[in-house]
Amino acid sequence: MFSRILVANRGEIALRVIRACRDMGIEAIAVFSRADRDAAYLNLAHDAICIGPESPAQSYLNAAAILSAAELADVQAIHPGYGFLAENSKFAQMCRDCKIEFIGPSAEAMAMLGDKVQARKLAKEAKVATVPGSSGTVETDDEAVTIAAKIGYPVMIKAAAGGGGRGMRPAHNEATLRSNFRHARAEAETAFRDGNLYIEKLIERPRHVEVQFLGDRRGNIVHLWERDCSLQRRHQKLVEESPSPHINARTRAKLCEAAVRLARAAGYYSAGTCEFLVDEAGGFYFMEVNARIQVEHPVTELVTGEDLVQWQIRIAAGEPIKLRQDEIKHRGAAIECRINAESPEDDFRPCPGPIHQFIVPGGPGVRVDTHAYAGYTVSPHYDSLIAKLLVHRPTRAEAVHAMRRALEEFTIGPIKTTLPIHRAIMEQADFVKGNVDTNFIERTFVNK
Ligand code: MV4
Repeated sequence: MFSRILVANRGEIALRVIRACRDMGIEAIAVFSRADRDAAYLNLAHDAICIGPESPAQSYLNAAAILSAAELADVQAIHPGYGFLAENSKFAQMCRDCKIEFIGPSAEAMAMLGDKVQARKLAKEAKVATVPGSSGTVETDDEAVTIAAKIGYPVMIKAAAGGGGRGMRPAHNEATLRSNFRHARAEAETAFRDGNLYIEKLIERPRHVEVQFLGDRRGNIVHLWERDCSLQRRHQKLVEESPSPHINARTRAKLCEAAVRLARAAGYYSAGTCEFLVDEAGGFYFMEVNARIQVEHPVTELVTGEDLVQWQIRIAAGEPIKLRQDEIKHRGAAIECRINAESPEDDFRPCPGPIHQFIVPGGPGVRVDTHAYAGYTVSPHYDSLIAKLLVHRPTRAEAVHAMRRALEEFTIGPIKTTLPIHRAIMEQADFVKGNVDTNFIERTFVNK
């Protein structure tokens, strides 16, 4: 096992990884930008190294600065957290070249899954259902029109280098397909320096259900059930839960088995997530693989009792997954609310600034993952997540009740947060019934 790990991230996930290291008797070395120099979690690390100024490009995205810190601290491994360098296959390769373990999947698996056209091909080979559409990249708008005529309108134009909803455009007829195709190509070239596009049939009012899996370096793969992340706004998740309230036991088993087949076909190791869209008839389709630990991973930790970050570290150190699939139980219901420093009544405008009041909820079945505290200042340079509030109860109804109580207790001021919209969501009849699709937020809260 490693004796020293560099944590190449900030905020709540840096703290989450530092905690896993402390639980495992591993020294955690933190890195920080000048904007984060006063962050209290740095005191929980064995040591902390400044890697640059405020801007992410010069600090948390600066591979050379992070690898220099890793060499200086003489670590055996780097945990990238999520975002920043977490899904950068070149960074994983640079770690390998420096003889430092990257705590995540192989550079090869990451590069392949990062190309959504290749991932789609892999899914088909693994007999995982994909949305009807192009077999590879689509070169011209004429070709796009031919494919759309075959699968039928409406369609969705997607960027091969996209993901997480970036670079997507719907088209409901030939004219908009032609113009959106050209726009999408230009956009993808600018955003990703890769203009490759593909086409799928548009799935209307989909639900987002994802399956957590773990693979080790000996080819063992297990799943840890699903999370429902349908409650999003502009591709930012607000609420996640497990089990999914939408799917029956049969669909659930098929979804989880499909994720394992795909991970196996990719030669995947470490923690990963296979994302599916579920349509109104209960059909499901592969979307993409997230080759990292995700923000919402604690939902799965609560229902399975497994520590996913510790598993990532053990797997990177070469340990096998000793769990058999039938030993991974799903207990009760868990819900997570992402508390962001944003103003929901002002189009979710980011609201950085000093926190003076920070009263954290607790009690049975409540977990709060946060790096914030009274006296902490939310920086304008990074994402606005300040806390993840989770509850775990025997049933979904009890979990909703526990979340209402916890949200009432949670007091953050004077900065604006998403706490009020979470309180409103927990009172919404459709949410309480588990009747939520990806348009719920716009339909229920925007322009009302
Ligand atoms: C789609 C879709 C409809 N049809 N693909 C957004 C995230 C990315 N992983 C896939 N996404 C979508 N892909 C087809 N063929 C609709 C979405 C989508 C969405 C998916 C999940 C959760 C929220 C969403 C919000 C808007 C669009």
